[in-house]
Amino acid sequence: MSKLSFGYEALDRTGDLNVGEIPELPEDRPALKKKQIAADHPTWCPGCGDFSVLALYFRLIEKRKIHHEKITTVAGIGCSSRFPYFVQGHGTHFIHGRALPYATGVSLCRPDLHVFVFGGDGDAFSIGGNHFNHTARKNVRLTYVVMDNWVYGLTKKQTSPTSPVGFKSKTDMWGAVDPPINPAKQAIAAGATFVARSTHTNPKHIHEMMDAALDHEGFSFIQCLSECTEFYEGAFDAANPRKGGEFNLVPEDHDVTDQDAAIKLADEVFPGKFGILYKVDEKSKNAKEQEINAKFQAKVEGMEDWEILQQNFNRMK
Ligand SMILES: Cc1ncc(C[n+]2csc(CCOP(=O)(O)OP(=O)(O)O)c2C)c(N)n1
Ligand code: SF4
Ligand SMILES: [Mg+2]
Repeated sequence: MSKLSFGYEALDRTGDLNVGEIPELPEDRPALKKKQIAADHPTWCPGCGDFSVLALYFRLIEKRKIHHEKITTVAGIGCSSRFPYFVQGHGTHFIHGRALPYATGVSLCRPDLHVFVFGGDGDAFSIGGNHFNHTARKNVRLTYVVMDNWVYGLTKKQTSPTSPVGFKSKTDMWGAVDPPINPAKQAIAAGATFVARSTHTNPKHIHEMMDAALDHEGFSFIQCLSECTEFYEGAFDAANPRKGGEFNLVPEDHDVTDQDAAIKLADEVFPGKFGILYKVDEKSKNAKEQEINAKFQAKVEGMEDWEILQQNFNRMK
């Protein structure tokens, strides 16, 4: 029998699970190669922007030497949310709009992992809009990459919360009338501590953003424009220099800790600026809960689990 320990004191109480011997895995193993991480052939349409994001996730895993047992990929429902199927590692294709609360649980109980969550604009800002705001506010340590294609792709062209006014879809035959949300601005206002914008046509840039997000001790959000070639072709041409558009980086003199300046930058007319708009260091929910757990663990040191339970029951009498 071996002891399960993830370097997190609160979990030592699971120590006597009969899980068999867990071999010690050397930290200096060679980095995984793409063919060891790529699972099923992605079922996206040819030219879909989501391919780029997946390819850059593979590159991140390789470059940062994230080994199989540490890969954690969570998603909701949508074309973009199929992501975990295509990654050879631990992951969950969860309920539509509910990826963040699920990922929060994983992040809080496994501090040795960095949880990556992928999803679409409908998943993130419609049905999941509530969770988006609260996960940002709580500053849960995880990275959320939203592949924003300004449409519901999987369900074949409905208006999404980021569709621009005038967009014709199955739910707005005469053109959308509701003003879209601005995901980056919303994330900053909700309390996210890392907010970036990228686009599927610039692989180097996506990699830089994910790389920086991985090091962030809190909630990191990347809005990544990702074209739906099937239902919204050309949506992001204005941000693509190969299509006559402009890809402009966040100015070097922008103070990423200045919330007002970040909101102003996020609010620029499309295509605006790409890069890290906002980044501040604030204690994550994970760190705060670890402090509480450590205090409690110190109080009950030496006690059996049933004694702790009994103590709690006695308190309720
Ligand atoms: C509770 C629930 N409501 C609605 C649906 C139908 N549904 C599946 S995906 C989706 C929206 C997908 O759009 P988005 O999140 O933007 O992802 P994309 O396909 O564009 O990548 C909807 C409405 C569902 N699966 N579950
Ligand atoms: S429908 Fe759109 S979002 Fe879905 S796979 Fe096809 S191109 Fe990508
Ligand atoms: Mg979408």
